[in-house]
Amino acid sequence: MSMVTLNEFIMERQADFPFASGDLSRLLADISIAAKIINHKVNKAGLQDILGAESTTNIQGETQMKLDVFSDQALLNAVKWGGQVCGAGSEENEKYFAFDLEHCRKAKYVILFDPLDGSSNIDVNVSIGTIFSIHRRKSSLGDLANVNDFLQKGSDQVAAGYVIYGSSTMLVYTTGHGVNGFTLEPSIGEFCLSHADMKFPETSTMYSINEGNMASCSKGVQAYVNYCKSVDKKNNLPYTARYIGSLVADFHRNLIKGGIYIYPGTKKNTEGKLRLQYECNPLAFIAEQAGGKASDGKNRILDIQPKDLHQRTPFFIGPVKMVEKVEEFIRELDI
Ligand code: P6P
Repeated sequence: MSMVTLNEFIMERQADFPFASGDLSRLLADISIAAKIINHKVNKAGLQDILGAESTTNIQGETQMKLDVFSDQALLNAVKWGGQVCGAGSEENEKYFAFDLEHCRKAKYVILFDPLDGSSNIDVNVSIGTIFSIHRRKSSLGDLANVNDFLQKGSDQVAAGYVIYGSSTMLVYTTGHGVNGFTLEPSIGEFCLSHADMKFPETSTMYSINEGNMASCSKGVQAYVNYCKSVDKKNNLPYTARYIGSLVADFHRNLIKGGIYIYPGTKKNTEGKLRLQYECNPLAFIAEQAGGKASDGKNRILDIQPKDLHQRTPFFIGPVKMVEKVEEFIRELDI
């Protein structure tokens, strides 16, 4: 198979859309540049004074790791000076950014991202990731971005993706025409197509949930976890339990090997922990494009109307049959 770089792939696919202006292609290229910059830092984190936490906390009240802040800045700079977005919303910043630059005011997209998800794992060298979601702006060209640009349903995304900084660095994205994965070739500094047309496998093999929270989960979720552990060779049970505690790493493994990821609501946090706009929506878009499903236990994630930039949602994502099974337990037991 001849090597196809991300930029070549984007250009080839852009040709499929005769009216495409190339703006989305350029935005995806800007994101890939930020990913390379973040990757360079993440790979050397142990050698530079960039490990450990800043003295600051983010809007979520979470201690910001130095790499969080660095990654946030890398993405903001790449998209602001790339000129393809009028604004950006990030997990690390309470308010969205409306870029008051002439070329940004004329841009037609907005981006939302979690610059470095799973960052609590940085100091122990566990895979972490960047997650991004791209929408067309609702505000008028020439104006500043406004709040409505950042509160659109996931079903209105034009593109979504993630970067996983692991044993290799990969960028996986969709524009609504399938899911494709690119592996960074460090010797040439290019993302190269390595996983074309990614789909969840037919056979489901694993479940990912923090079982330490079981006592505070609903009866439906508890029943589903017990189902995953039950023995039923005909239904390929028991599943294997795998939980890294880094959403991008858990999702990426499940996409390739066939598994469900669950972060449910608990007694303490009824809406769960994960954020709708820049974690759940982009991964839900990818999951559906890969033949899977994503819900909050009852409703399709992509149909949820956001009310707040940082709102959370319970999250069930994976192969259709696995998500439908846990929804069945929730329907029957969580009345
Ligand atoms: P817990 C990381 O902070 C994160 O947002 C996801 O990447 C990860 O899946 C989840 O939280 C882990 O949360 O409560 O199991 O440690």
